[in-house]
Amino acid sequence: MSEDVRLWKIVLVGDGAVGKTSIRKRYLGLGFETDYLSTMGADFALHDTTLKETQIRWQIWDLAGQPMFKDVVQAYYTKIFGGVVVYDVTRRQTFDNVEIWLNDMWKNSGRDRNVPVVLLANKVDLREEGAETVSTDEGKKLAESLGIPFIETSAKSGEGVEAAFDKLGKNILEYTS
Ligand code: G3D
Ligand code: MG
Repeated sequence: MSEDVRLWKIVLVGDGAVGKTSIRKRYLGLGFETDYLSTMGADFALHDTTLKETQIRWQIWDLAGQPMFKDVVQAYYTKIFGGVVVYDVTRRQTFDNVEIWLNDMWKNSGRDRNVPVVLLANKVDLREEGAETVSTDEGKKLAESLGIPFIETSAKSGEGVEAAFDKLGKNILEYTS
């Protein structure tokens, strides 16, 4: 890496078991991981990539499901460049909580809506027709109303995962250059 590398801290948010850790791991591939703050419910991993000829070092923070101490909340959201909000298409409650996570992130980042985010509908490999699953249309509509990009993912198959980080990265680049 040259010296002209951008370090971007981003956070993964969403209810427990929606697939945050799985998505992070899927994206990282063989990238290395740390266990910083893991005892307090959060940790991050680093991943290097290149976007539009710009070298990016993602610092991807991932939160455990349990409620956090206030100190951890602050450490988690401070100085973020972007966020990934995840819900599980097989559990409607996780979809209903998206806005709570988003607002929490925006509020605690100190930059309100000036933080680029993407909305991920995860576990699409498990989607079946039925009242319990959240449809593509519903996800799109919510994302539209929030003014953020929408991407369907499967941490299991890998579908959409790279695209999600690419999209977020491009939006951050636009924001910061
Ligand atoms: P979290 O970090 O948001 O709490 P995890 O969620 O990444 O720990 O995932 C919770 C469970 O959902 C895990 O199963 C994981 O394997 C599964 N999972 C995550 N993403 C997907 C996906 O896209 N498709 C499918 N089919 N499963 C997924 P376990 O059984 O290990 O608890
Ligand atoms: Mg997790």
